[in-house]
Amino acid sequence: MSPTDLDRTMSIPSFAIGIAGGTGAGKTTVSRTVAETVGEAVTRIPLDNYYEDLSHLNYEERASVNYDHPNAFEWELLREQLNSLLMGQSIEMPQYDFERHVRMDECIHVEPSDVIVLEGILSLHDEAILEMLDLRVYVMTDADVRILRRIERDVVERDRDLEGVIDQYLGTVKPMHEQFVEPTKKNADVIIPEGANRMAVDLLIEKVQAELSGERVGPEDEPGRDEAGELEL
Ligand code: UZR
Ligand code: MG
Repeated sequence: MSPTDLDRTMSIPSFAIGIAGGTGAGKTTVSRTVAETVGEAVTRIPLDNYYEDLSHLNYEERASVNYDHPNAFEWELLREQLNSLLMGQSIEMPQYDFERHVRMDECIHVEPSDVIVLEGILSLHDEAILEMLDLRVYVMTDADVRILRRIERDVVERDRDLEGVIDQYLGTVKPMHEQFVEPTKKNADVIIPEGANRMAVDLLIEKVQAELSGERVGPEDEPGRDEAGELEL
């Protein structure tokens, strides 16, 4: 390998994908499927981990925060950490405890990888984040399906009571979805109908795999292309 080849390999930027959509749309399922199929080249960054640290508030105050509003997230930290990963630097990713509504004490050490998947309701909301993303995906699932999944998750997995989940849904989740989440659909390159749409997920995986194998070949190395990467006719 010549020094120029080495430089190019080391400066290869990661391929960043954003996966947005309403609560219960299937964002996590889509990104997990991509990550599990493609393997360790993919790192998942859940937007939920970037909820503001509200440990200075008491539990009641924390429980009444509007977690579906963009202000609930620490965008600056996310921008900084996403940028670091794209620059090939590792990060200490925060973690979030949904039962206590607080940031956990321990961070996760995340090494840079070839593919980064940012996943969360407002992944396609912030201008600076949008610019860092190479592929923007919106998972579009009917609201009735989403609320049923949300009830199942919050009541069964997060030990919340049904009444609280319904109140939260009608009070903040639904209005904030309509005001902030749904409009980000226009920022998407691709819209996936239903998270579990196998064909769409397969196409996404194919795209990721194509990016991965493409990385090792510069445009000038491809047969039939000249120096500028233009097709030779
Ligand atoms: P997904 N959320 C909580 O329920 N509790 C918290 O402490 C922090 C967030 C919810 C948040 C949002 N809203 O709808 C959801 N509320 O997590 C986003 N209310 O996560 O995309 O996995 O559904
Ligand atoms: Mg999720």
